[in-house]
Amino acid sequence: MNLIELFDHSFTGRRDAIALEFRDRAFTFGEIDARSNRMAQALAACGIETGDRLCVYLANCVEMIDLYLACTKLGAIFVPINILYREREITHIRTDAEPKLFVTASEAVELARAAEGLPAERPNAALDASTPAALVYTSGTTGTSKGAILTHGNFLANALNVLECWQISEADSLLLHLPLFHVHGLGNGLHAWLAAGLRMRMLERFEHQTAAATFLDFRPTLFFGVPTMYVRLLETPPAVAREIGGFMRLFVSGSAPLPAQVLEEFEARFGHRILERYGMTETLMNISNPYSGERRAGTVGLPMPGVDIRLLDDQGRPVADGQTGEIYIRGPNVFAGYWRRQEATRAAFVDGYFRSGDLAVRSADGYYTLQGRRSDLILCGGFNIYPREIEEFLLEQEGVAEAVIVGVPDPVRGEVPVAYVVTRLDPATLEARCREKLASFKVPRAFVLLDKLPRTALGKIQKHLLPKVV
Ligand code: MCA
Ligand code: AMP
Repeated sequence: MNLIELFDHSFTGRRDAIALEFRDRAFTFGEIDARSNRMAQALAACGIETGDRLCVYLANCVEMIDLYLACTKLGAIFVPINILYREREITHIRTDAEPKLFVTASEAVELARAAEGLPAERPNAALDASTPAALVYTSGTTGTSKGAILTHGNFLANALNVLECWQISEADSLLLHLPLFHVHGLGNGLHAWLAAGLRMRMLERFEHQTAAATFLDFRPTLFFGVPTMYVRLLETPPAVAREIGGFMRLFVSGSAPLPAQVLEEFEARFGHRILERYGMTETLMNISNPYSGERRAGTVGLPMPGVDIRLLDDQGRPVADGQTGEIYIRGPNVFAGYWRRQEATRAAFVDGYFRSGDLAVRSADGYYTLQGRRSDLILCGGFNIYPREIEEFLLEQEGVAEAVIVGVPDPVRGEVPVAYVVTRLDPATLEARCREKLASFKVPRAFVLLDKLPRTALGKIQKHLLPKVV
């Protein structure tokens, strides 16, 4: 089975129903199907064939959806790139993925124009569950950005699970502010939309100043968000929040920890208990609080159907309930490996289970609580930051002798990076250089200059001895 067979229930079965609202335009499922057929013809005319990669560097837009669906129909591999990435980060992905085509806003306009005159005929590609659909770059547990190969079968298993577990149907309407370049927006948002045949309003991005007004205007029943979005929504005036709560059916949170206090405050204000779940780029969704059962604050709930979870200690032995272990995952949702990195792929699997790098405990009744990660990953607004990447960049600057990055708690974004640097440069210069070369969320919130970094006798940096910044 492939994704198009799943989407045909909407493309064909709900041909005339409104599928998508974007800016002031609306599209039926039939139009979404036809647009992506034409886009597939335009890509084929550029020489794109099954297995070719197409890098896409776009903010959410209809053309991005056309391109994704065109790739799935052609059996080509969609490679989304975070729109906040700068040249250095983009070059790494471009070199690694070796795309036949690299699409930015200007190429998207040209391709859409070329597609206009082409027949809306679906390409005839041989697709099955093992056909790669997307290559999504993630830093995994090591810090080098690797492409996770996600197949038609992975997305399909995830979409069906999400529909089943969260009781999503064509009666829902989804408000999607999440970026399509991450699997939260792509794997859950876009796929749930097309699998269920529901109406979706997509926005270019989440803007907290206008978020409540957008809810009131569209009156959705379903919302997927990262914790930062929920923290922002707490600013909604009580009467407006109650009105939104009146037409909403389900709020889902993931990508970073949702503080229990935010869950409680949100419930008091909106009258809805947020459903928290746990996923990863390499595995899509793994563990979720139940829809109709107890949504337990601070936990991510129970394994999703067909997702086999093991909790193991450092020696690879199962841990008892109540003990911390590392999460290992097996199931049809788990990716096919890292793009052209056999060694990294081999290292990522143990006995057929994917090693997540996330630590958790399981309660006696089966609920999982995440307890951080084995690596130093910083989660800022749901975006991943690997300290090493910023440290390496700082160390490349002439005049920087030592640098270390740590994540510090932030009430809105969860965590933000702070730099401790031994250097003759001033903080403003360091910040300007980071801003020029790194995605904005990776730019350290503060640069603390030190004479030397605290180290152990063996030279390891003692992060806990660094002076605190507020
Ligand atoms: C943030 N910024 C953006 C965008 N998002 N710029 C352009 N397009 C965007 N989509 C920039 C802003 O320009 C600003 O930069 C900074 O980020 C903060 O913006 P602000 O308006 O203050 O935003 P906020 O209220 O703090 O909210 C940030 C956000 C964003 C909208 C929540 O962090 C976001 O979209 N997060 C979602 C990430 C995501 O989808 N993660 C899933 C990956 P400056 O600082 O220069 O002013 S994890 C995953 O996929 C797994 C499977 C999972 O489990 O889900
Ligand atoms: P990514 O590598 O971008 O796919 O991010 C996946 C990581 O986000 C996971 O390995 C977790 O560390 C984190 N994550 C996802 N969902 C949650 C959650 N509900 N609570 C805490 N962390 C989460």
